[in-house]
Amino acid sequence: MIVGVVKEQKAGEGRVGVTPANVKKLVDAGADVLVEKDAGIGSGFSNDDYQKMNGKIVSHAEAWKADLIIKVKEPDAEEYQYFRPNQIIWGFQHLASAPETVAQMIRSGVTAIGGETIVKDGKLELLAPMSAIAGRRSVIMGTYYLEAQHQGEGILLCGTPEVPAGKVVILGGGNAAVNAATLALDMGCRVQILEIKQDRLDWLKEHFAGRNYEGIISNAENIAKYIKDADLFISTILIPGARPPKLVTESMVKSMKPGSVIVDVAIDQGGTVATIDKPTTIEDPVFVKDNIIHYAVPNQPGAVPRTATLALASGNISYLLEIVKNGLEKAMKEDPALASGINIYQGEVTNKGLAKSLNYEF
Ligand code: PYR
Repeated sequence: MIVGVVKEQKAGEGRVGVTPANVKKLVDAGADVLVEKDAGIGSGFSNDDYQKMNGKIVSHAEAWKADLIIKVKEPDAEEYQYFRPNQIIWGFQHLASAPETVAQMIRSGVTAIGGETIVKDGKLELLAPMSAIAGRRSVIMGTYYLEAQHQGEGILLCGTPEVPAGKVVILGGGNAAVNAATLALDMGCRVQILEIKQDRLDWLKEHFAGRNYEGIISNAENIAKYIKDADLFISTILIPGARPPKLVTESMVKSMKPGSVIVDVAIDQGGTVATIDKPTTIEDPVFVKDNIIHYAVPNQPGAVPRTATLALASGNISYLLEIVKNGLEKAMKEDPALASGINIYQGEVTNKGLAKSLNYEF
């Protein structure tokens, strides 16, 4: 099998899907590995590092000729021209918010595997390390944008020995939320998590016992009530494969304190905040609306590529090796976790959430 490791096109995205060490594993498993020139530079891996592991450095177009394309994020519009039948495209795809990409994938008969829908032992195995980074970084970005020179409230979120720390309100109680809450609590903040499932609230209560934490059942009334006092509001809602509803209305946003900050971690799949209609970028990450700073970067881990590439490469390699060794058809029959990552199979939508979000037959 020919494997192509392509350089990410998204502004500011420094991650790469395969490290030099993993190129060696793929080559040892029988693959020919083509690495686009400079694909690893943002993560600290030189072309030479890949060559030493028997990766062949090629152009962008050459890398896209491979049977298995390994990316970090969904393909860019410029890359549609390279799609061809039975090609496998691996990455965090978030296709529910990319209808044109889906149309092009169907038209060309490609197979798209989305790391974000891979479920192993009930957990989103490949998403988890990325949501841990995004959750933690949301608190860091919130801290930064709350400063006065960014039109923020002018507060130091972590407070001082004399002045209390700020309040962080988090919508959704999954992995990103736990990571955001942990850092915010360590910084001395008051943290409130709005979560829809009572059993998860019970788990969170136990997990954060003894800390400055409160869990609240999530509904429209409670979101409206708690968002008002937030200095930093972080939305983390993710529905695997699908677009989430806009749970945070414009009037809720308008009720927030001027200069407070909203971070939508799950904007890559459409997000939950009515005042954010499209993602921002790592290079140009915020906009101000209704006096509130909106941070809507869809690929936060891409801003810390040295950490994030190592984290994602430790998770994706076992699946990539299964595909290289057995071929996709056999590999997905033998491994239900790999099968759960298939969003489009040879041009047909196979993920229920995606089909529902974009009105495709399932
Ligand atoms: C990201 O890390 O950018 C994802 O989409 C999960």
